[in-house]
Amino acid sequence: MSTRNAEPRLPAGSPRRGNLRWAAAAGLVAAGLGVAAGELLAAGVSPSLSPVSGVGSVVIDAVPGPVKDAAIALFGTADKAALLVGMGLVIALAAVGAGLLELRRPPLGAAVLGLFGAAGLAAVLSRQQFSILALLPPVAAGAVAVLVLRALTARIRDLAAARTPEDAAVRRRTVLTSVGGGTAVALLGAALAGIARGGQVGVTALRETVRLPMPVRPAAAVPAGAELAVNGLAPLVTPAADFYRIDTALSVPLVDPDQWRLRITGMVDREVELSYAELLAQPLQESYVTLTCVSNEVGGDLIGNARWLGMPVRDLLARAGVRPGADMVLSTSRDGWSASTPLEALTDDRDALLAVGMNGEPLPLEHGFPVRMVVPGLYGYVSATKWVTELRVTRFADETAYWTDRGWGERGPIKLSSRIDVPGRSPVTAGAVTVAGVAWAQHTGISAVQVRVDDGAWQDAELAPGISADTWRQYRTSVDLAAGEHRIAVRAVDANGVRQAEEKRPVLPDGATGLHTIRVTVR
Ligand SMILES: Nc1nc2c(c(=O)[nH]1)N[C@H]1C(S)=C(S)[C@@H](COP(=O)(O)O)O[C@H]1N2
Ligand SMILES: [Mo]
Repeated sequence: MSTRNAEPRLPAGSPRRGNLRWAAAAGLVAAGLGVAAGELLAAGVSPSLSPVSGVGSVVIDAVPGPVKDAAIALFGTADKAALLVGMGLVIALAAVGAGLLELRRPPLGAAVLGLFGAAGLAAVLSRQQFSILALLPPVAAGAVAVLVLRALTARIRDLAAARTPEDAAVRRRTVLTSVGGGTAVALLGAALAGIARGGQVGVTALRETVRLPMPVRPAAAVPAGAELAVNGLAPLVTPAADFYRIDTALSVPLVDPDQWRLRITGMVDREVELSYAELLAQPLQESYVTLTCVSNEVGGDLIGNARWLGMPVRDLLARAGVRPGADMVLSTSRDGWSASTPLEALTDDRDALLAVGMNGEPLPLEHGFPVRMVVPGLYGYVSATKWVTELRVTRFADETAYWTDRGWGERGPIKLSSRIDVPGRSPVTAGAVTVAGVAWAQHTGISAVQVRVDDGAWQDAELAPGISADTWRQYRTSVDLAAGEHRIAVRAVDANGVRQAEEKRPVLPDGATGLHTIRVTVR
């Protein structure tokens, strides 16, 4: 039987079309196996930096601030998941292209996958957590992808060379089992990598063994009445699980507390190095501090209040001996992120902390385990470095930090602001309606909160006692509302008598201003 005679008996339409489909699948399987191999290997040899997390971090650092803000606004804390899905789609598209290209113009398709491996390598090389071992996963990922694609494509090409229908069937079965088997292995590998992503499991276990010492100076007691019993009002102390999370880390940096060291460097009389055990052995103190993100829109929820346990940063700086002329401390995290904090905010009486505990527990991994900074009165981007590893005493004139390099203000004092939590979105019944929320002016304090309905007069709300000037305060009042649509606005006055700015300003470059105003439907 001649080849020509055999051809029409090949099932399922044109073999060429079928081959293209196989080639696309081969590309996907090759890329999938490559990614799975890279992530799996990374879980073993380089848990804090894998090819995927490296590329993702480069993307995060590269996108302009406004795009980043839009992504946070759009996806909230799912912004990282959205990025991963996006990366997956890009890789899948390129993989399909590589499969088709490899069938038609070998070895161009393999070269495309090789380039992806090289991109992973470049990304890993550019990261602060870079280590020699971190080079292996992207190399392995690229190599696996290239070899698998070459092997699968060779089999797909073999399809065309079948001389008899029986031969064609055997060859098709070979392609089917290789592609199917490859898919299964890729899925299994991805699942295992996910599980072993598992340095995380290890550090979680280490975190559970930590026993925090009692504070030498406990936090000020929460005054009676500070927590108003209003449904829907943010709790006075935010549980860690509900605390907002903002950082540029695609995968949470995994820091073994026994390996952790903090170095105090720069304009100091002597460099100081501190281990976690040494830090826990210092006299620690506890205080409530309300943390706020500069990206918090008026009325937003990128704010939370917690009880932090730690060592005053000023004690450490004193030990190192700050040289004259310094005016800034550049704190750097394990993943290379940095913040520039005015030296004064770390040495004055505000009790800036090198924190190890949050609400009585060791810091959660995503909030900076094992050690982070907490500085009352300053936005997080200039002060709240998580997974902190170095404090360099320096000068604003000499060095800049992650977000200040990207157009955000050099100093980041938190702006006086307030938020309405209640009523929420659902319609309310006409009559007396409770309005409640929170107001903050960290390190200055709040003296009054006022509420206004439509264009009426401002009326004082009941202001609950505060824990300290560094924490937010709850307020509540009751307004009379007739059926229809109404606007309710809130404004706060700080302890110096300064009234909250009404002018609407965006979060960039140093925090939003304007009054939180809600619309209520009354029935
Ligand atoms: N290492 C590191 N620390 C960081 C950041 C970061 O991106 N990386 N973001 C900062 C910002 S912008 C804020 S608002 C706070 C948020 O702290 P939280 O996630 O514990 O709420 O962390 C700060 N510390
Ligand atoms: Mo932030």
